Amino acid sequence: MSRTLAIIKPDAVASGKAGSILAHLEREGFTVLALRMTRLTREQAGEFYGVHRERPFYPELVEFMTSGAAIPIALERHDAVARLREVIGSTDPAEAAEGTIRKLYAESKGRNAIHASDSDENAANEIAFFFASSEVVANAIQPR
Ligand code: 3AN
Repeated sequence: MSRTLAIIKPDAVASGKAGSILAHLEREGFTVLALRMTRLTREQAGEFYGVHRERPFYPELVEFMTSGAAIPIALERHDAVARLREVIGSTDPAEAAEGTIRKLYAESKGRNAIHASDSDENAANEIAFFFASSEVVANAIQPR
């Protein structure tokens, strides 16, 4: 089992797609370890996307991610990072494969419904960004 972080972004929360996206993730075999609804501050969004600080879309990205409530979710699954990247689809929904979350629910490259960690190392950092380790571990699947 491994872990990854998803964020249901403000566009999808505002348009009432959060429940459908969560159901999609569960159908794909992900287990929710931790979840909350929160509105990111500019400082949090800036830090979370710090790697993109020099990119032209950075101000727009921070603006969008602070525009409304978002839902960070710590997820567990076999091969979680790679499988979640497949399930969400390409950054630009116009290029995303049929049946992917971004194809189904995203509006545009900027307002693209969901975030997913891109490596195991970033997944660990991003889960720790939103959740105390006690919150995540408490919900992990116990061997029967
Ligand atoms: P992904 O989310 O697919 O890993 P990244 O890491 O390249 O994509 O970009 C991070 C976020 O920045 C994207 N989810 C998207 O919201 C935003 N973004 C990326 N490229 C653009 C762009 N050309 N215009 C606006 N926003 C963008």
